[in-house]
Amino acid sequence: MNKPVTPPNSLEAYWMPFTANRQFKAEPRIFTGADGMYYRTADGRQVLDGIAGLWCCAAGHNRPKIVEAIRQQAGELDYSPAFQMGHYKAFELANRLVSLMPGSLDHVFFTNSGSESVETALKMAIAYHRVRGEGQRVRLIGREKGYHGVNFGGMSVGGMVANRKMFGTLVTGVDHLRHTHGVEGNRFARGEPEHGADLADDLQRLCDLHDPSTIAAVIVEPVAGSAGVIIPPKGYLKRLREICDRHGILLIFDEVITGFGRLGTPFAVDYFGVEPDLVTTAKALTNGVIPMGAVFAQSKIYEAFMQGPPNAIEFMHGYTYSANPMACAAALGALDTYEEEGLLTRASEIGGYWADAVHSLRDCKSVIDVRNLGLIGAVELEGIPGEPTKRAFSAFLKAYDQGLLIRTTGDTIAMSPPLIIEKSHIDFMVDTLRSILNSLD
Ligand code: PXG
Repeated sequence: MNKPVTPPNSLEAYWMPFTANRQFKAEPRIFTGADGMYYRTADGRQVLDGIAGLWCCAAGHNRPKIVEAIRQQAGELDYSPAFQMGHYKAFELANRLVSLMPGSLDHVFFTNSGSESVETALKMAIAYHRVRGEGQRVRLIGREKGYHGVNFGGMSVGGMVANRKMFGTLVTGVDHLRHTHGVEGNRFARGEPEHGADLADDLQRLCDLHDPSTIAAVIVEPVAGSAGVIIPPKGYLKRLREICDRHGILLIFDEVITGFGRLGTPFAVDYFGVEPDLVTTAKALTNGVIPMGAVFAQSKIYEAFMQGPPNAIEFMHGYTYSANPMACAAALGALDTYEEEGLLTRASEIGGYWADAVHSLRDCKSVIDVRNLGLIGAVELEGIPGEPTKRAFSAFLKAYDQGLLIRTTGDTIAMSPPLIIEKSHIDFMVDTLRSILNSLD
C-alpha cells in the first residue's frame, strides 16, 4: 500500500534521539546555520552555543581549516576500505594523536562515536586478558551515574537508571562503584572537591566480593558529564589507579567529553596525572563535524595482541567507517585549528574567569549547588516536588528564547562552551541565566 503523502516540512517521520518528541514537535527549535560561537535559528535569531554543540565543537563552528580539509578530501579519496587496506591520513592522524597523549598510550583504534569507542575498549580489555592466558577476567566495573553511551556494553557499565531500565537485563557480570556526587562538605566547591577520595576504596570492596582475578576492567569518566557534571574528589582517580594496579585490573578513562582541551590540558590524563590503560574519545576529535571516535591503548595492550601467525587478524573487531578518510581529514583540520589557536590549553587561561562567573550564580533562586572544572560548569537546582526535571527544562526553554543554548540533565544545568569563548560571551551566559533562574517558579 502506498503511504500517505507526507508534506515536506512534516516533523513526524523523524524519531528524534534523547528528545521529548511531542514537546519538540509542538514547539520546534530549528537551527539553520552556525558560525563561531553562535547558531542561527529558523526564525532568524542568534543563539550563543553554551555547550559546544553537545560538548563536541571545541573550536566553535564553521572553522575554515576543517571545512577546507573536508572539501578537499571529498574530491581526492572519498572512502577507503577500513579492513585490510589503508590510506595515509589514517596513519598520520594516529601519529598526531599519540603525540598529544602522555605516557605509553601510543596506539589508536578508530571508531565512529563515543558509544563505539566504549564498546571497543571493553572488548579490548576482555580480549587482552584472554590473549595473555587470563581468560577468567571477564567482569566489568562501572560506576553509578556513569554514562558510557547507549550500546549494550556501555549501557551496562553505565549507571544512569533512566538509560538502563527499559532495556532488559543488559550485559551480565557487571558491577558498579558508588558515585561521588553529593558528598558531605563538597557543595559549591570550586574545582576539585576536597572530600570523598575514599569512595575509590569501593573498588576494593568489589574485589573482595568477586575476587579480583575475575575482573577485567574498571571504566569511569574522569569528570562525569551526562549525569550532571560530577567532578572527582581530590585524589580519587589516583586511588582507583592504585587499586587496579594492585590487582592486575585495567583502568579505562572515558574521555569522550574531557578529551581535547575541555579541562585546560589536552586530556584529563594530563590534568589528573593518572595514566589509565585505555582511553576512549570522540566528539571534539573532529570538532564534532564528522562522526569519529578513537580508543587509545597502552603499547603493552597492543603488543599482547601481536602474536600468532602473521597473516591472522589479531583483534576481531572494527567498523566499516573506522578511520573513514573524510573523518580523518576533519580530525586533522581540527587538530591544526586547536594547535594554531592554543585551544587545548585555553581552558586553563580563561578557567578562573569562568569559575568566578559560574559561581556567581550560587545565590540565585532554587540553586542548591554549583560545580566547575576547566570550561565545564553546572548549576544544580532544587527540583519541583513531584515534578523532577521540570524546573531545569523550563530554564532551558527560556534560555533558548533569550539566545542561549544550555543542556539540562535531571535538575542540573550543564554548560561546556566552545574553547574559543571570550569573557563577553561568559558574561552574557551568566547574566542571561541569572535573570532566568530568578524568574522561575
Ligand atoms: N561516553 C561519554 C563519557 C559521553 O559523555 C558517550 C560516551 C557516547 O558518545 P556518543 O558519541 O555515542 O553519543 C558520551 C556522550 C550531555 C550529552 O549533554 C553527553 C553526551 C552525549 C550527548 C549529550 O551531557 N555524551
